[in-house]
Amino acid sequence: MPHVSAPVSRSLVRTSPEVADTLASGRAVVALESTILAHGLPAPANRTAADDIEAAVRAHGAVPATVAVLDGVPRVGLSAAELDRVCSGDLVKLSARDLGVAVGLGRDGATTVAATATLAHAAGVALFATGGLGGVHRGARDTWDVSADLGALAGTGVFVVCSGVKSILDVAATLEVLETESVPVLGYGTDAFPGFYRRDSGHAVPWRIDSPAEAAAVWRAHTALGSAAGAVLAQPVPEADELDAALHDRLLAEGLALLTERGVTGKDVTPALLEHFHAGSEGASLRTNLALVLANAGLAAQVAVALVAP
Ligand code: PSU
Ligand code: MN
Repeated sequence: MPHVSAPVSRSLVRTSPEVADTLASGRAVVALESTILAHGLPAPANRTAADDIEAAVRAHGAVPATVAVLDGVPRVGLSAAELDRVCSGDLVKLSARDLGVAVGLGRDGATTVAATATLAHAAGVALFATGGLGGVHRGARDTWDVSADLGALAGTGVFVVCSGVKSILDVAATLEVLETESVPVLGYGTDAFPGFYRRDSGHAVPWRIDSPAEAAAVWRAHTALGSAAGAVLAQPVPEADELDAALHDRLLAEGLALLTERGVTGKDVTPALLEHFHAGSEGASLRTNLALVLANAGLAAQVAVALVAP
């Protein structure tokens, strides 16, 4: 399962002028994924979200680098017009295995956590913010549906700030795989692994940390000790934005039933479940989703700043 890749050729990845300058002068950059924009959030909220997430990174002193493949070129840092394209609704979802195909064929695509981690790392960006990680799906024993995000984190040195994983997944199995793959999981200000829409997935985190400085110290030591694996910094959604528990449980049961009914499989599973939550909660899940992504972008920026501090 580990996706231990040969280093991606840096010349293949195009960093925006601002991101390139920032990296060259040793200042803080935060990578952002684009699948969340193309397939995780409905239009037109996705386009506003793209700007708001980048602004949250800037508000904490770092430069945002949204990642996507456009015209067959992997890009780290997008212009406003490029963000328009990502949010247009036409981009396919690219996981790590799809990168070579999209580049080879000159296509466009939005990058998942796995693909974003690969490209961010190739560009020399360590911090990466998102909403939720992919993981082991319920019923994976039969379907073998385990997100490539986990294998990518096992073999790619990026520090991912997220709100855990959604309860659409088998959370316990996801945490087991992260343990097997030697990916450290840190709770930010919490002893509970967050469940995305809910602050507590019902599972504990092995480690708790309480400041960006601690996170930076852990990441420095993790890489200095020679680990090639990524790490997960899991921050719960702000209390005021948590999704109501009963609504959450109803949407989850309905969403899982819909998958079976419609025979949804493969890379369509995660977007179909997200879509059901947004459609079925009259905007409540969207508000939760936006709040947690903005908080994660801000925290990733603070950690990135702490990391480059002398
Ligand atoms: N989980 C979420 N929101 C998301 C995703 C996952 O709560 O938007 C997206 C991310 O881009 C993640 C991808 O990398 O789905 C995982 O897809 P799959 O399960 O097909 O690997
Ligand atoms: Mn899958």
